[in-house]
Amino acid sequence: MPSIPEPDAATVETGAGHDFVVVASRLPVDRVEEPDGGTSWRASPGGLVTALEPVMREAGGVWIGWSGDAGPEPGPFEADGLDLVGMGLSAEEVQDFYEGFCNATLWPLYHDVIAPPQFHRHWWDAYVAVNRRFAQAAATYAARGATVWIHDYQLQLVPQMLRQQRADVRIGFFNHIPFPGYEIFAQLPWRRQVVEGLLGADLLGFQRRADATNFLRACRRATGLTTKGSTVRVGGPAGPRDVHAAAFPISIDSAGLSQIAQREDVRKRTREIREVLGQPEIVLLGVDRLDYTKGILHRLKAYGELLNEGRLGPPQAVLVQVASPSRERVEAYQALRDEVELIVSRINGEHAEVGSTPVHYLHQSYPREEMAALYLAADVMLVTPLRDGMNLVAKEYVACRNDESGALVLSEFTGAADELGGAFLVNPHDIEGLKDTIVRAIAVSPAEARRRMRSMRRRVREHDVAHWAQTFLSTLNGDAGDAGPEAGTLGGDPDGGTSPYGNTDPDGHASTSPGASPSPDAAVY
Ligand code: GDG
Repeated sequence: MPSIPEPDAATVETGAGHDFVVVASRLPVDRVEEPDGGTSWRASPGGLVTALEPVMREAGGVWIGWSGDAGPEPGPFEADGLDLVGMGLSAEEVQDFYEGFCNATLWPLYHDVIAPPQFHRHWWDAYVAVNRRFAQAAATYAARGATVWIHDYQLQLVPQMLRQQRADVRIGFFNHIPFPGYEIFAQLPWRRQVVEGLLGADLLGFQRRADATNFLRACRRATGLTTKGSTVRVGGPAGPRDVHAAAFPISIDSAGLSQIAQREDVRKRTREIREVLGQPEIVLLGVDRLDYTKGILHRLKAYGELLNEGRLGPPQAVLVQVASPSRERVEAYQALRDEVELIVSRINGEHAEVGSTPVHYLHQSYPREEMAALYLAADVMLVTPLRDGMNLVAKEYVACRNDESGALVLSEFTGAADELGGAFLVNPHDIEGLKDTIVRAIAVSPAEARRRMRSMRRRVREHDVAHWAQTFLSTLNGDAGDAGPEAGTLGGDPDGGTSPYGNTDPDGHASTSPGASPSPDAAVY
């Protein structure tokens, strides 16, 4: 049985088209129904959009993605100066592909099985079908020799599917979430197909070096291919081909956000926020999508215990927790919301007094300016995910702190922890350690806070989203020179040195000759 069903016989017209194509599960806009029955499009929040929008505007090109609603395909249109192609998902595909395979299989599996992943063959079938449509669209809109940049775990089969139709295009893929260790990845019944799907790319980008390393090991274990340093050699109709896997840590539009944080209206809003909070000495802040990977419960538990022990409390300190609504139809997210709201009301019930509330819980989405005002209002930012590919919130906080004040408490299980040496690093599972670290961050001297913040600001300023995109694209197009992945970010296997072609995998799995493709995994449909 082929690992991924062959494409439809229909060949795709090439020729006219875009030289640069972004393929992502979501469009950078949401459809809004107007009162008069018409439709308009509004910029949508989210990590990927936040990261790519400035790059798209600068580079031009077309963005292919899903509008976010069940229904027919919107097709090509223009919004806010961007060329977009809206893909359609049926109501059944929203359930099986998006809520099912993407958010209830891959998301928990790739985040260290914090929640148990569910494996359903009909979800996989939907994943294959939707990936095939995205690949078809990319093949349609890419000009001859175009650069196609595919994003994230929802579209891991697109690189191979696209290559089968369009051998002329350069294909890059960036994984925004972690790539798990093989012991976890191996649970996936379709592990070989996923690895083979990704290997259709020329360049695979990951957030951390460890993610690239995990992927390279998955190549050896799931497909029997051999790796050398950060390179996998794959066979193909046109002869062997090298695929590179490396770390390209994503970032933010640092200068843009820093400017927003300097605006008088934003600073005024910051003063208002602190005032309505009762002018506490310390404002602690959490900003997350309401997702079980973000460690919101661990954070609340630590904060609640600090209040119980009298080490913190209103009116001296308050916690503002923004938990933006996310994946509300997926069961695990509904359960998380119930748990978070229970613990917030317990803490407030036990510790609030009239006019003074220890947790301000906001289950809402806000405009970017309000987010900047919140970041400015926060003396201590709490970013405590149990696992996170990067975490842009940590970088956004740093970018907003133009006066170099403030402290960042940051989970070591985020990609950002590799870069932000000035943060107070924590293991969020260690509640005692988390409590002590929060107290340390609150008590930090202004001089030490400034020293820490200055180093983090330098990093975020110099390594912004434009740098990320430029580095990835120039590496993809082979003109990176010295601007390739940073030293130490290539994905060679640290515990085996490199694994030269034909050698044995450090964990005992015999590698095979280049291009050979034994099938250690039986395909399961
Ligand atoms: C994935 C990976 C990786 C949140 N609420 C509001 C709002 N946001 C914005 C934040 C930030 C973004 O959403 C969230 O980004 P994160 O990086 O924290 O997390 P994910 O959404 O899980 O993103 C992650 C990222 O992709 C990029 O590669 O870092 O690891 O999981 O920008 O500010 N923005 C506005 N209102 C809100 O209410 N305007």
